[in-house]
Amino acid sequence: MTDSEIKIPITETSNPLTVDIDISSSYDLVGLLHQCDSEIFEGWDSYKSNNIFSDDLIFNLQRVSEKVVDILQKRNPACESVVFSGCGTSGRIGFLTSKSINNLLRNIDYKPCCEYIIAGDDKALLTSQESPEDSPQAGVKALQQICKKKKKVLYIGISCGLSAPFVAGQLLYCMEHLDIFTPVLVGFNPVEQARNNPIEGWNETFLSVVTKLSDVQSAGNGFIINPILGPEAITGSSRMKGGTATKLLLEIIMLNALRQLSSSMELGFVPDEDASHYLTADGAIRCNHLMHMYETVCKETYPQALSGGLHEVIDWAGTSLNAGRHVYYIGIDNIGVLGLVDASECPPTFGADVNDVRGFLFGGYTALENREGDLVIKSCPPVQEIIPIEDTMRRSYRDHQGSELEIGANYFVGTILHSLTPQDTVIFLTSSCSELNPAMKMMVQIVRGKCHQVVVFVCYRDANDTHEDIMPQFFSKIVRIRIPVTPYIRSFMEEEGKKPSWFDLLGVHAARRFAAELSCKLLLNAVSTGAHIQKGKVYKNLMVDLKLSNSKLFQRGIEIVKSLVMCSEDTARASVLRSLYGTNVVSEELKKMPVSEHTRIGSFKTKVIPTSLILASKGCLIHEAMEILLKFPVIRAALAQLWSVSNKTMAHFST
Ligand code: S6P
Repeated sequence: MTDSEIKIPITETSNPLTVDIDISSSYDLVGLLHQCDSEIFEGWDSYKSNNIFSDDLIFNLQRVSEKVVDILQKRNPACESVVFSGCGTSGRIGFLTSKSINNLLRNIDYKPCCEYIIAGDDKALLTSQESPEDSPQAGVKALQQICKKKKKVLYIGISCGLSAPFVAGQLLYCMEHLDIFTPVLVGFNPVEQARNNPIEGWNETFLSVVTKLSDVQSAGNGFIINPILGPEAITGSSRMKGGTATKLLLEIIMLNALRQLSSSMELGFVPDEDASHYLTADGAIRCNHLMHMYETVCKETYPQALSGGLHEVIDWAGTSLNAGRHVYYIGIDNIGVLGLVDASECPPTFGADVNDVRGFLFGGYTALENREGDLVIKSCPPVQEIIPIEDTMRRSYRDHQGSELEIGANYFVGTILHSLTPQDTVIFLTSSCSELNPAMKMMVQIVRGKCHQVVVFVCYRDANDTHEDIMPQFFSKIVRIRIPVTPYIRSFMEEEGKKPSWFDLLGVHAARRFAAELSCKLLLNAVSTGAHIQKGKVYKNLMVDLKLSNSKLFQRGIEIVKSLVMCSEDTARASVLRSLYGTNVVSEELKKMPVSEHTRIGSFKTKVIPTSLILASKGCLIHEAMEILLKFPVIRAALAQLWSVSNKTMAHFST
C-alpha cells in the first residue's frame, strides 16, 4: 500500500473484488456481492483479528446488552432510554431497530424504551437529506430534545465511516454528561482512521472525539464497537455492508438483552458479582451464536436468490431505468420499510431521480410508526381558515406538493397504477408464503394486467413452514429465501430439559423475523445497485454520479477524480469546483469558500463528477465537457469513450 492509500479509511477504499463489477453480468454481480458480504464475517486483509467474531467485540456487545437490561429493569422510559442515532442509512437502521424492539416490549407488557434520532428528522427516513450530517450542533440539539428529563440514557451512535459530525457532536455531549449518558459508537474503521478533517464552526474532529471516547471506554464508561468489514462493493456505499452489519449488531445487542431480562426474571434475584461473571460469559456465547445465525443468512440468501432468478430481476430493473421507467417496491411490515430505505438511498449514491426507484408500504405512515406521523400532512403550510376548507386544501396539497413523501400503497393505487407500462418493474415484498394481504392480492392482479415485469420477494420467517404455498397462484416469478436458522436459534434460546420461557417463544419469532429482513435487504441492495450499474452510474466500482451534498461526499468526489484521472489533489479539487460553479477559472474567492457552500450547490447540481472527470482528463473548457456529456448521456459510456483515446488512462487501467 502507498502512503496515500493508508490514509484513506477502509470504508472509503475500493474493494479489489469488485473492480470489474460494472462490466459483470448480473449473475456474476450477485456472486460478487456475496463474496463482499462474506468479508463481514471472515474479516478483512490484515485486520482479521478485528473481525465481527473477535472476543473483544463479542464481550463489548454483551456489556452493552447488560446496560440495556439495567434500563429495561427500571420500566421507566420517561426517565431511562436507549437512543439509536445516525445519518442516512445508519439513522434508518437505528429507527428500524427501535421500532422492532419497542413492538417486542409492548408484547410483553413493557413500556417501549427505545428512541431514534436521524439527521434531518423524519423526512430523512424516506428521502435523502445529506447536509444535516455535517452539523455537530444539530446533533446535540436533537439529542437534548429527545433526552429532556432523562436520568439515564444508553446512547448508541452509528457512523459506519467514523465520520459524521452530527454523531461526533452527540458523542462529545454524552462524554460531557457521563452521569446521564453511556456513549456507544458503532462504526467500521479502525479508530485511528476516524475522520480528521476540520468541522466548520467546531473545534473538534471525529478523530479527536473518538480518541476521547477510547479513554472513556478504558475507564469502563463507554464502548466502541468497530469490527473491520472490508471495503464496500461500490466504493464508500456504506448502505451495503455497513448497513447490514449495523442491523445485525443492534439486533444482537437488543435480543441478547431481552434474553438476559427473561433469565433474571426467572432467577428472581439481582446477581451477585460471581453470578454476573457467569451471566456475562453466557451472554457472550449467545451473542456468538446469533452472529452465526446472521452469517448463515448471508451465506444462504445469495445462492437461493440466484436459483429464484434474482439476476433476471436485476436485468428487468436495469431495462426499466434505461427506458426512463421505474422500479417500484411494494411491501408489508418492516420488509416494506426496507423497500422505502433502499429506494431513498439511490439519489445520493447514483444521482438518481427520486421517482426512478420508489418504495410503498401497506398502511403508509401508520405502519411506518415514525415519531412525526404523516409527513405529507405535516409539510402542508398552516391554514387559518375553517376546517372544511383546510381539508380541501390539504387534499389538494397532497395531490400536488407532497408526492415525494407519499409512501402508502393507496397512493400507488390512486396515482401511479394507471400510468404503469410494460417497461416498469414492480417488486412485491413479503415474509410469508401462505398469506397475502387482501389489498395486495387485488393489486397484484391489476399490476400484472399492465406490466410484464412483476415479481415477489418472499423471505420466510420459518424454514419449516408447512402451510400451503399460495405464491404461485399470484406470481409467475418468485424469488424465495428460506431461512435455515433453527440450529442457531435453538442454541441461543433453549436450555436442555427446560420449559421454554416467554422469551424463548418471543425471541425465536423475533430472531427469525430479523433474519428474513436481512435477506430482503440484501436482495433489494442487489437490485438497486445492479440496475444503476446497468444505467451506467458506476465506473469500475466507483459511484461516478454521486451528489456532492455533504462534506464526506464532496471529499469522496475529489478522490474519485484523483484516482480515475491519476491527477493531483489540487487538479481534482479545481475540476470539481469548476464543474460545480460552471466556470473555467477557479478564483481565489472560490478557493476560500467554505465546504458548506460547495455542498449547498452540490445538493441540487447534477452530473458534477462526470463533468469534473472530463475537465481533469482533457484539460478542456467547461462547455466542451458539457457537450461531451450531452453526446454521451450514459456516464459510463462517456468516460469509456473519453478514455479509449487517452493512452495515459488506458495504461492506468491495464495495470
Ligand atoms: C451510504 C448512504 C449515506 C450514509 C450516511 C451516513 O450508502 O448513502 O446516507 O448512510 O452518509 O454515513 P455514516 O458513515 O456516518 O454511517
